[in-house]
Amino acid sequence: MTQQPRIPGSPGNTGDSGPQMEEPTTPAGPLPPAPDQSGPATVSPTGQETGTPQEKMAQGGEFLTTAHGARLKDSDHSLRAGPRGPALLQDHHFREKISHFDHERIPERVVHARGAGAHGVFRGYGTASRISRAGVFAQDKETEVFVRFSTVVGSRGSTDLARDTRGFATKFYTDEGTWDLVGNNIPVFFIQDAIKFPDVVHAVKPHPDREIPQAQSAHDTFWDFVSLHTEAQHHTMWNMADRGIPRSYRMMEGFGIHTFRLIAEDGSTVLVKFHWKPKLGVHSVTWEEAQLISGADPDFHRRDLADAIEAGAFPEWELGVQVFEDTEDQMFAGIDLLDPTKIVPEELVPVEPVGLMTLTKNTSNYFAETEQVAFNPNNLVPGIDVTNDPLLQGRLFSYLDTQITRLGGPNWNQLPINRPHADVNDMLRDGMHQTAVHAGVAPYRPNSLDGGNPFETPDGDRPFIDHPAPVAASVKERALPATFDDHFSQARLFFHSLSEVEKEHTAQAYTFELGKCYEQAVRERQLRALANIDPALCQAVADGLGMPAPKPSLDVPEVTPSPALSQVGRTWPLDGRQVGILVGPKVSTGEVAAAVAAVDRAGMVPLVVAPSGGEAATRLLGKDLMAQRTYLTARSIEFDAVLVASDTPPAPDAANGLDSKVGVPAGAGTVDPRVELLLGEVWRQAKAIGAFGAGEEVLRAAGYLDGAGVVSGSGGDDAVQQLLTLMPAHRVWERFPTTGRLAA
Ligand code: HDE
Repeated sequence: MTQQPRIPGSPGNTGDSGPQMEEPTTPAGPLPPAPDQSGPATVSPTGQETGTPQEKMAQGGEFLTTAHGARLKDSDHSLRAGPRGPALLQDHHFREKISHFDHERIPERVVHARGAGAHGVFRGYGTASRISRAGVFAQDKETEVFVRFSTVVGSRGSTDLARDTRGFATKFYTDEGTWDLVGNNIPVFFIQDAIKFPDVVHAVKPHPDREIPQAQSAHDTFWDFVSLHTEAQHHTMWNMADRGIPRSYRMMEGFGIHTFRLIAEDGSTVLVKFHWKPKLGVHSVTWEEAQLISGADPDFHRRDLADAIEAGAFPEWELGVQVFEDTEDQMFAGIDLLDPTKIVPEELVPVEPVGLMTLTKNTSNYFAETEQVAFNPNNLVPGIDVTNDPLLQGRLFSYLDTQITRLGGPNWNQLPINRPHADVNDMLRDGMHQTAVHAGVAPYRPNSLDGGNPFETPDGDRPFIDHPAPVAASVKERALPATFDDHFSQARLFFHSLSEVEKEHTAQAYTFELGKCYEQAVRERQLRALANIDPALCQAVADGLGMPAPKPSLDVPEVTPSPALSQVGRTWPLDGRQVGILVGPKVSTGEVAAAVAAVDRAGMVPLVVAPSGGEAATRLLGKDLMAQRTYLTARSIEFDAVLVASDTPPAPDAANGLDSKVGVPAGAGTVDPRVELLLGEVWRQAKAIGAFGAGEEVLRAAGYLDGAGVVSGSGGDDAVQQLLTLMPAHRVWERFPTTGRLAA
C-alpha cells in the first residue's frame, strides 16, 4: 500500500484521528533511488563503470536482514536465556542494531546547525553569458540545484523563528563541476576579517557556563562583542529590523555578500555581487508572532517550505548580479567592494537578472540530504572566481576543513548529495569512508602505467582558470585598508531606508535585546554606537531602557536612503498564503464553499476552522466541505488572513476547549473565547480580517468590525475578493502604532 501524499490542511492535520493505515502484509520491492541519491561514482580511471545499479542502492531486497545480508526472523525480541533470563552476548542482531544506533549522530554544524533543504532547478537567462563563461548562465540551460536554508546561532533542534541571520546556501550541480553559492539573507556580515569568526561565534552562542540562552542574540556576550567591534553594527541593524524574523524561507532575499569576479569567454573580467530575489517578495513576521511560533510550531519555516512544495506552489527566486568594473582599486562610489560590511545600494547599481531558480522537490531523507550536504565556497566553476575580500579568503579554508570533522573524513564529496554531476577523475585515494573502488595502478601523473590517464585539460576544453589578477606590491602585515574604517554610515543608510513602522520595530528589538543584558557597561557601550548611527534611534532605545542617551562621538553623516531596503509600500503575489475560514453553528455551507473556492482560485490555501472536528464537523459542514482545524487546534500564526463566516457562540462544552473559559465570567461575551483570542492575535499581527453574514456580528462583538484592514462582504466569494485587496501589501501597516519620534 502506498502512502497518500499529505496535502497541507488535509484532515490529518487537525489532530483528530485520520484514516487508519493497514499494516502491509506482502513484502514490496525497494524503491529505486532518486537520481541524486544513487551511489557515488564508481568510475575507473579509464572511464569504466564498475558498480551495478543494485550495488549502488542504499537498500535492496524484500526482507529485513542484518547489515551483512542474512535474513532475519524476529527483530522485536532479544536473544535471552529463557523468557525471564539474562540477555546473551552472542545476540549479534541485538548488538549490531544497538551499536549502529549508538553511532547514528554526527556533530552538528558549529554554525547554521538548524536547516531545511529542497531540490530544484536553475535556468539561465543567457544575460550573464557576456560577462561569464560559466555554462550555468547560458540561455535556457537547466542545472539541478539543492538549497539549504538555516538559522545561524541555534542548535539543530532549536526554533525556526529566532531573531537571527538566515543561511541561503545553493549547490549548483553544473556540467562543469559543482558551484556552491553559500550566502545569507542579509547582504553584509558582522566582521571584516575571517580571523574574528571564532570570536563572534563564541560571543553569540549560549554562555559557556550554563549554556543559556539557546538560539538568541539577546545576551551580554553578543552585545559585548558587537559594541566593541563596531564593524558589526551594520549587520546587527539588519538583525534588529524585521529582516531578522522572516515570514518564510520562500520570502527571503539571498546575498553572496562578498564581491566575486566573473571571467568571460574572452578572458575579460568584471566584479559582481550576487542577489537572490524571491518572487513572493520579502516579508517578515511580527515579534509577537515569532515568539508564539517558537512555542506553538518551532518547525514553522521548515513546514512552510515543505508544504508549499508538496502543494505545487513551487518557490522561485531570480538570481541577479550587480556588475562593477574590475578596477585596480576595487572601489565604487567611495565604497570598498572588498569590505563585506558594505552594500552598494541598488539605486546606484541595479540588480540585473541572470536566471531563475525553482524549488520543485522535497527531500526524502533529511539526514542523507539536508544534514549531510556540505557546502564549500571553494566549489567554483570556470568563469566564476573569488576576490581578495579578507572574509571570503578565510572561508576558503574553513569549509573544507569543517567537513572533515563533521562528516568524518576527507571523502565527503562521495556522499550522494555532495557528488558532482560532472565526471570526476581526481587522483584522491583511500581515507576514511572511501566508497569508490578505484581501478588502475597509477593515481599520479604523468604516468605511463594507466595509459597516462588522467590528462590535464587543454585550454579549448574549458579548464578552471585561476585569473592572473595582479597582486599589489606590499609588505606582510596584519592590517585592513583605511577604506574599511567607516562602521556607522551604512548602518544609518539602512535605518533611514526603513518606513516609520519598520523603524519602530527596530527600536523595539534593540530595547528588548539590550533589556536582556545584565551588564550596564555593555548597554552603555551599545547606546554609544547607536548615537553614532542615529541619535533619534539611540534616544528611543535609551528611553526604553530607562538610561540617558549619550551624544554622538563622531559626525553623523548625511545619507541617501535606498528605498529597495524597505519591505513596505509594494504589493506581492499571494501563492501559498493561508486563509483561515471560521465557521460556527449557523453556517451557510454554500457561502463557505464559495469562499473556499475563491481562496483556492487566488492560489492560496483555505483552512476551514470549525468548533470541533470529526463527525461533529461533518454534521455542520456536510460531505463536501472539510474542517482542517478546530477552534482548539487553530492558532493565528498559520493564517495570513482570517475570514469569519458565521456565528461563533461562546464555547458550550468544556470538553471541547478545556480551559478556554478560565478567566471568562459566566455570561460574559457572545464570542467563543478561543475565537476571541485568535482574532486578537490576528489583529495585533496586522493581518487582513474579513466577515460575511453572521460573521459580522462576531467582529462587532469582539470590537474589530470598524478597524483598519477589516472588510465585510455580501457572501463568501465577495468577502474573499475584499481580502484580496488588502493581502498583497502583506500587512495592514497602519494598524501598527507609531510614536512619531522616528518619523524623520
Ligand atoms: Fe559560514 N560557515 N563562515 N558564512 N556559512 C559554515 O560550514 C565560516 C560566512 C554560511 O547550510 C560552516 O559546513 C567562516 C559568511 C552558510 O550547510 C563553517 C566565516 C556567510 C552556512 C563556516 C563564515 C556564511 C555556513 C559551519 C568567516 C554568508 C551553512 C558548517 C570568514 C556569505 C551552510 C559548515 C549549510 C556554514 C565558516 C562567514 C554563510 C564553520 C570561517 C560571510 C549559509 O565552515
